[in-house]
Amino acid sequence: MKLYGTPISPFVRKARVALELKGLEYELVDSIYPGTKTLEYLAISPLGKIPAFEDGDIIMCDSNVIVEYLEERYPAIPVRPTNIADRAKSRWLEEYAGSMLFGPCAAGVFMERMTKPYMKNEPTDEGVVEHSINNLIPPLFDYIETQLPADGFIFGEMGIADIAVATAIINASYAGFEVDAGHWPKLSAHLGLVKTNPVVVKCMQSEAPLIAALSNARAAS
Ligand SMILES: N[C@@H](CCC(=O)N[C@@H](CS)C(=O)NCC(=O)O)C(=O)O
Repeated sequence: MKLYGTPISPFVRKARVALELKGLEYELVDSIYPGTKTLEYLAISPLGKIPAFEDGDIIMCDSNVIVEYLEERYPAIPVRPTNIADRAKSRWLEEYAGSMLFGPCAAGVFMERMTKPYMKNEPTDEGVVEHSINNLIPPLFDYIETQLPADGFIFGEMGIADIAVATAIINASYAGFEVDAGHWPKLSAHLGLVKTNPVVVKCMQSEAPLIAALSNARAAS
């Protein structure tokens, strides 16, 4: 199996955590980003986005599609709860987090502060960052706070909903952002818990060299 994309992408991290939780062997092909608009890669991922995934002859893209495929093809260790109602809630949280948190947390904070100076050699626009932190993120976190348990993982043990909620916030935290535990105590505790999961620790450790390079570029800009 091959997973295409840089490990610091929130969506690649989510797909990767699914593979790791399931105990599946895969190769991470991380040289593809930012060169995702080549004809070769567009044949795998028509929108030129990461992640994409190959399992033998089967090729697909989009972290949600990849997770669905893995759940169906490799059900021995599921990453969603067994209860049907909980599985629906898991899918909703995955959808909400994937479509709502990427913009303000990953693009508005992480990319603005970290990848823009490194990849585009342009300075950060702190106005964009402040707008994300002060205006865009709070209502999203307010909602997620209502969906989280008082403690522990969302459905008792670490699953795909947990990393879906946490993954874009992990990117923002690389750029100095912290979840205000006073405002969102459950979200803050949940993020801390997800970051201690061994699979997430392994993924984040492999992200560290690239994050260090981005941090150095940011300091130099
Ligand atoms: N819905 C997609 C979103 C993937 C996505 O937006 N990936 C970003 C990187 S984190 C990307 O490839 N951006 C490049 C582009 O949009 O051209 C998924 O869940 O995989």
